[in-house]
Amino acid sequence: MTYETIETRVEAGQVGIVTLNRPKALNALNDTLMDELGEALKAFDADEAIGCIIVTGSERAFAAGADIAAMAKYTFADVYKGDFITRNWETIRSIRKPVIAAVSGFALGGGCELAMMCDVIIAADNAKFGQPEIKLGVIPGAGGTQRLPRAVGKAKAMDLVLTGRMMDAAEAERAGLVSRVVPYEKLADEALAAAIVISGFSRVAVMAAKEAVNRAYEGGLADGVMFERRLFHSLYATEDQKEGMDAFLNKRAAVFKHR
Ligand code: CO8
Repeated sequence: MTYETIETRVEAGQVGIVTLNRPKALNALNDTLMDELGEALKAFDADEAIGCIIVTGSERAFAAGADIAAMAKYTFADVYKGDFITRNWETIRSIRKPVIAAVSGFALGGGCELAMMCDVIIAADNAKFGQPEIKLGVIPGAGGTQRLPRAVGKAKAMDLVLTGRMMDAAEAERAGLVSRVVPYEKLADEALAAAIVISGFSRVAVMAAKEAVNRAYEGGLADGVMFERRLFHSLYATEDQKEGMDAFLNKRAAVFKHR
């Protein structure tokens, strides 16, 4: 299968690898990429030979977030009617085989949310995580306000979501967001080795283990994510969303009206 914005391959006959590949936009997550990612994940999930899946990006960026150029123009009616962002963003949660995020460089906004939807995050030492949506006049919209506090606790989550600052790999490991940190040169090998270990176990037990851990982790999450999505949509009714995204695209400082 040939894709436009991702690459897929199989390693060791049992590990499916998806590489996000929009280098000029730092792997910004547009509709095409999310559709292709969803398709690739579903194909690996259905493939009997595959025991574990890895999602990764480039050295510079896992993903710098949702595509601001694509979403800047939306109105409240657009995002609410289309239920932006359900389109394929929820697919990763429906995958029953374990998914490892191998993160190098920027994992920001939707990129950080995508990593958090995976089961294990292995980070390179150059990884940077953050939820900078506040700088654009919006808030995280793909689960960030719900999954980040569960992963790192309220104090750090509030700090990141309210200031929009980035956290490096060492801080992310201390905070409990990532499972392991390795030098960038070792990232691919480390993720592959973990995936091969997982693939070697009973597929049924692995699926059950994943399901059980998620049960503990996701209690009450659905309501939280829906609540967050509606708030995210409602911010498209503000001038500050237009200003924040226009300022980013025109490389100028944002001047928010509601301050
Ligand atoms: N969307 C679109 N284009 C982007 C994005 C993005 N998120 N991030 C970077 N790019 C583009 C830049 O516009 C630039 O393009 P060009 O070369 O044509 O000018 C190119 O990638 C390289 O970026 P920079 O020149 O800015 O590179 P720097 O090294 O100077 O900075 C940063 C790297 C810090 C990552 C910077 O690009 C940045 O701040 N990016 C935006 C990060 C951000 O705000 N992410 C959150 C987006 S909002 C979001 O994810 C909401 C999720 C909601 C739910 C999901 C909905 C689908």
